[in-house]
Amino acid sequence: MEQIKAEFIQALAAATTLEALEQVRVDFLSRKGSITTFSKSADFSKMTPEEKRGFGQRLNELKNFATTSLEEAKTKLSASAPRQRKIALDLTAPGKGGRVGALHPITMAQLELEDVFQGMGFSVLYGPEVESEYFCFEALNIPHDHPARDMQDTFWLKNQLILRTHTSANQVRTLKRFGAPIRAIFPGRCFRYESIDPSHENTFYQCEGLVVDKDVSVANLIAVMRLILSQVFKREVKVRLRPGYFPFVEPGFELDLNCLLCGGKGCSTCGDGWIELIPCGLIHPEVLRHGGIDPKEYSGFAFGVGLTRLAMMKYGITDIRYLNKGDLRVNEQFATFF
Ligand code: FA5
Repeated sequence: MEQIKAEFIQALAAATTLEALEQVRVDFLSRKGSITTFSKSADFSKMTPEEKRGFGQRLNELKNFATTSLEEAKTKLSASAPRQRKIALDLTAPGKGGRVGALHPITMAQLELEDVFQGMGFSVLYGPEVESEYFCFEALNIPHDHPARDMQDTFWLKNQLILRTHTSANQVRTLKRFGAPIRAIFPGRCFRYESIDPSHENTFYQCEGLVVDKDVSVANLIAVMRLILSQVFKREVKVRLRPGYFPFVEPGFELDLNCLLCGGKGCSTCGDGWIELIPCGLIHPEVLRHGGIDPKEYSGFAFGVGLTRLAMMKYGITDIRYLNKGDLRVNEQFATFF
């Protein structure tokens, strides 16, 4: 019996988990455990009544000792388990640190443009991305069968509305709502069914501008374009103005920027050294009429800054596809610019 007790004490000392304690209980106290087996193996026929009593007493003492010791060990382990978990949470360990967010380069360019234009007394307005065919095309002098529709292939929704192909869709909306005189810009996202390359995306941003007042001329338009470019790029940039055709302006121009990525030598982004950046012109009288403005009394100019391309030029981004990727490694690089 002393031998079994010694073995039990040794097994108990080695058990450091609740599972191990349960195993000790099974090994010693269960029906097939060594204490029970030992008690069954005793030959009572050869014992005197006194010896039987002594054996039974010592056996009970051993069982009680084993049961109590196991209970105590279990209580101790259960009490220390939560403490162990607490130790695993080390409040002094250095934190993992959150990632600091940053504005997208297009947003930065947009906010900067808004700032410059607001400084010149322009209102900043936003129009819907899902547009009617009327505001996107017809009100801009592009009827259903006009060849200019081919220049801007779009996405049609099932309800006959479209995803706007240009922010010019806001021109007549705004004239109808606010009348003249007006000075406003409308930055926003546009969509075209387009082949994608380093300077063309199917989803991109423009910033439309509209000025309607008395005696507005091309000279005013050019002065505003010059001012914007100098404020946005904060250095001399080379531009060229050439005739451009848009049914909603007359005369119409293309204002191209000498590519800032290659210095005008020609690269995969610009092709020939120039990048189409701000088409513009004097608002066509028919568009003014659609907006409820009398073209004999008022004139105006409009322009459509290619905002995504402006961001590319400003921040040295060589491929437009980086901008819609949502790749934080790209976006994070511009966090300090703003
Ligand atoms: C227009 O969208 C006219 N609404 C601009 C306008 C406004 C003309 C007011 C006259 C008066 P265009 O299709 O060229 O024009 O686009 C204008 C600018 O948006 C381009 O110069 C270019 O910088 C940018 N752009 C056009 N298509 C894409 C494209 N797929 N991906 C990225 N930028 C584009």
